[in-house]
Amino acid sequence: MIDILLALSLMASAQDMHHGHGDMSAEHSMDMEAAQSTTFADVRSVDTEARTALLRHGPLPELGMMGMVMSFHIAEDVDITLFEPGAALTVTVTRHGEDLMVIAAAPEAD
Ligand SMILES: [Cu+2]
Repeated sequence: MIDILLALSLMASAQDMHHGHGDMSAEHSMDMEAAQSTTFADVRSVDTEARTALLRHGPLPELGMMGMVMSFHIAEDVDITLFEPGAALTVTVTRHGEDLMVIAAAPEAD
C-alpha cells in the first residue's frame, strides 16, 4: 500500500512538471495561430455558393479588431442557412489566411 501511494505521488509530481510545460506550449501556439473570438453579429448579406457573409460584428479583442461591417468566410461545418439577411447571431471566428472565418454560429440568445 505504501508503495502504491509512493508511486501515485511520483506520478502526480511527474504530471505536474509535464503540465507546466504543456501550459507554456499551449499559450505559445495560441499566440501563433489558434486565437479565436466569440461575439454578436448581424447578417447584412450572404453568398451561399462562395460561403461568405457580410456581417456587422461586435468587438473581437482576441483578434485585435473592433466592431465593424466586413465579409467573413463561413466554415464548411457551419450551418449557412443561419446567415439570413437580418438574422442576429452569436459567432466564433478565427483567422483564415488574410481573412477571418466563422467556425461556429448560433442564433443570438435573447
Ligand atoms: Cu472586422
